[in-house]
Amino acid sequence: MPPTRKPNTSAPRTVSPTGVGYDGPEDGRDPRAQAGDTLTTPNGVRVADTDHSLKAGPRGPVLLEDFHLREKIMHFDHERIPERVVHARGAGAHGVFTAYGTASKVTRAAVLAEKGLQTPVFVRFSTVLGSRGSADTVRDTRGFATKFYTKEGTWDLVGNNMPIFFIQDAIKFPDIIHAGKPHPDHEIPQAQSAHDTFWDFVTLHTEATHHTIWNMSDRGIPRSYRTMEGFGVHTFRLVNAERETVLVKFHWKPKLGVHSLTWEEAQIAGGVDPDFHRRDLYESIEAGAFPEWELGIQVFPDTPEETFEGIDLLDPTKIVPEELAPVQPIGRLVLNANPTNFFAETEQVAFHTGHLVPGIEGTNDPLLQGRNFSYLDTQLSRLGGPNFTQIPINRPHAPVNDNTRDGFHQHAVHQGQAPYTPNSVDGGSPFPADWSEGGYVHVPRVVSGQVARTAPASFDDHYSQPALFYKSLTTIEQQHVVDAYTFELGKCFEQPIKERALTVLARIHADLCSQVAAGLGLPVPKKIKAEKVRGESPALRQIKPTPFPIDGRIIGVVAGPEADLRGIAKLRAALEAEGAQVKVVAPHGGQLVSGKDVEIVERTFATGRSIEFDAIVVADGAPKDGDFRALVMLQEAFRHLKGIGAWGDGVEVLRAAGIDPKAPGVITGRKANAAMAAETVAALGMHRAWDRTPLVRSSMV
Ligand code: HDE
Repeated sequence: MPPTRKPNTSAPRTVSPTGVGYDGPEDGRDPRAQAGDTLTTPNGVRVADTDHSLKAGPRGPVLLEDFHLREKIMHFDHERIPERVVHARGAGAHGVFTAYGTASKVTRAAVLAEKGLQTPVFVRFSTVLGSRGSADTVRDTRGFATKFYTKEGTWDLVGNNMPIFFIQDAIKFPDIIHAGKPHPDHEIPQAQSAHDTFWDFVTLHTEATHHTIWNMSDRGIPRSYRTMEGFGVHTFRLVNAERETVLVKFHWKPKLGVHSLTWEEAQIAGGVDPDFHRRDLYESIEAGAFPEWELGIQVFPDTPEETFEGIDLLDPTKIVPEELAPVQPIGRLVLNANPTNFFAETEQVAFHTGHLVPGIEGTNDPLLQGRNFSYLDTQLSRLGGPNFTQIPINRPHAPVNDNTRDGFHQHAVHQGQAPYTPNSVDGGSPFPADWSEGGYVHVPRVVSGQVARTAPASFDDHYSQPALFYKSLTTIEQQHVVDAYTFELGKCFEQPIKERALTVLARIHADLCSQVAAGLGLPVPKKIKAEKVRGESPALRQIKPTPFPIDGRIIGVVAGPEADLRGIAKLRAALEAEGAQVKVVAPHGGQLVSGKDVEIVERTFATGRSIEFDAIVVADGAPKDGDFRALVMLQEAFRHLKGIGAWGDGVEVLRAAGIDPKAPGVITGRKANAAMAAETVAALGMHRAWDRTPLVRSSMV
């Protein structure tokens, strides 16, 4: 008898509220975890009293026979799992990726190639160095990891918000992370790079220079996860239906543009609202301002040298400037649903660079190759065993029939007797699939070389691209880089480390070095010439001449019992029509009422702070009593170059805060009308009133 196929023992699908490929209960609840309204034990026994232990008399000892007490406490004792060794702090969201079909010539992966195909995704954003409870707005790289639940299996694109990495070989990862984490003796500082061990390492190990200057730029303090670019960092190989290959770099481009906090905002948020980015992601999705990115690829011929215009594509400390290889859009990502449960989804999601689907392959980038080992390995201690792909958030949406069996936390009840291939006992099932049946077939490649601990000579160039980066920034962004190095190195204790850092900066740009040296009170190192850079890459700039959409931006309106509520309503209608949100800030909570007009107070002078608003407008009739909290809010927003406005006698409040109503980016009018709303929208579209910079800096010195 020829063997016949038996039905697949597929794992159930991920509980994903995005709608695409979703077949779970409407409310996203697993019926086995939460059914009915009665409190039960984990075994489903109804509980009569969960507030008192079983005792021998009201003052007596607790009895061992209290199974409910023991189960309740035992489970609580084990609620925590190890946090991620890096990227411990993060926030996630569900969404949908829609392929444009433009990648069909270069890959056979349906997720990228099939025009209009919608694939459910889960994205987790993170900081790198901080622990789970640390602050969101520290200066650090951000993770941008995407799990695509494709019909051909799960594909993870585990990227960052910076296109390069500190090291060229995975074997250095423990070194850079040990150097970047808090000092081992006193665990100071938390979540940030302003300390000796970090600067010791990156100045001794100068391949880190490129990533370090990105961290010192505004990219290290994003305004929001929604306003970050994402990068696959490594070069990947795409394979099309004809088995032809190209090399690619992946880019996520945010619809809202790339925007950052000011350093002072980041510091204030660290104390006032450590959940700043997590809250922004959650609230914008709840408000229907769905975060959106376009996925693009830079495409390079797959030549034996694996270089493009002289740039080594296997070197993860190098970019290929977009001016040399444009980013070609291939699809759109929309995040449209928040997780139902943080632990179940955001904490337990497990990404892996080796989660690839047919049509997408890795390359010999030595950093990527090491990651291919690490991501599987780390889940064993983090998620407690090899069956983590059965956890709901990690379950593939493609059928699974994999011959792995048993192990900790095995949830599948496998059928059959022959979990091996080939077999005749289970009729031969499961059967391997060849190329034409969608099997993952590695494209044959010739590999040869001498076994040695070595790297290509091109990996020795550590300065040309940091120099290109600095040169390409706008003057304002360059100033922020100077400020960041001056602050971070200024927090170092060891003088030789600061001096060594200046020798690195001297190779990047003479002005950068001399300004930081002046800030540190140290001499400029002698006889070190900066790298010569040809041309610039304007694509590296964040500050662009054209405005961006303002979805999800928040405008605070300072008001009070006498305020012009009708004007507030008008402004709200106009701004909400553009996708922004208006929040009224008043001396007290509750409501403001004037005749039939009512405004809900969302922030008081006690609970509000400037950092949560992208612009602040003072209403006509707002209190003129000089409440310092309102004045500080306006002063901070002014210093952070935010849109500031006032109508009617609200202008007096601006003056009381020391703000010149004629200063750049200050919008005033007699009434809250369409013109004022339009000016506010225009100001928000540019993110900040950059031309106010000289005024603000001169008053800071
Ligand atoms: Fe990771 N990285 N990484 N990394 N990484 C982890 O995996 C590692 C690197 C990145 O939200 C860990 O599940 C090594 C580059 C993100 O769950 C671990 C090396 C890039 C996340 C690990 C790197 C990343 C991680 C920790 C050097 C950008 C968070 C927990 C070869 C392209 C994923 C975990 C999430 C997480 C190892 C370098 C991105 C230990 C060995 C380069 C976004 O496996």
